[in-house]
Amino acid sequence: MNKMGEISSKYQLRKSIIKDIRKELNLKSNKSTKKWYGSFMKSYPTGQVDEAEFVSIYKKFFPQGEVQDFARHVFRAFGGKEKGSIGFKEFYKAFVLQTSGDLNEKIVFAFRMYDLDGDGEITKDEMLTIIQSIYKLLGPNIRMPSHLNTPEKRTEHVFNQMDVNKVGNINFAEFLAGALNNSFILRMLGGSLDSSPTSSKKSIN
Ligand SMILES: [Ca+2]
Ligand SMILES: [Ca+2]
Repeated sequence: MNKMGEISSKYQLRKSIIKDIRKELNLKSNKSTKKWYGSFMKSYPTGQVDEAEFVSIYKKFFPQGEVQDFARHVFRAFGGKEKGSIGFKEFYKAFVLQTSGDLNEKIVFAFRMYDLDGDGEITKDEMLTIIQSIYKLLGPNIRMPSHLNTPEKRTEHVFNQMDVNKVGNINFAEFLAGALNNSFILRMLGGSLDSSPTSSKKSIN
């Protein structure tokens, strides 16, 4: 391919990726997507990031928390574990979903994150693993009521609330209904993670 052809096919690719993302995430404007795409491709010219790269990007967004575990779960939920890397589209979705984005879509994504083995149900152990990573991410300076101040207590509380049919796991319908009724889960979906937790004295109930 000659130089002009290369440039124009790159341009076409970029255009179609951005169009896809806009459609999928229901974004009103292209502007920030274009900006993100530009700097992503500059830093990662292959168009892909592996787990270590993904984690290090996350660290820049949450400099004060312990983000490693949480970032790894996000990476997995976007299919990175299977393929070894994720492309710009998944990468961007991961960040957009954390800050804005449609609540239903966030819940679908969160379910994928909690369902570690991908069997369509969340066990208590799976939930505990994710909640542990969230507590690490939030850091020790978040005030919580004493009956919810450890990952174990929180998991017990959220799990029992969501497991309506009491068979010891949570299916998607239970998760969906439960998430909408649980302020902790909703907050985690609602963009509370987009600022560094120690910079403000937040409390989480
Ligand atoms: Ca599972
Ligand atoms: Ca259940």
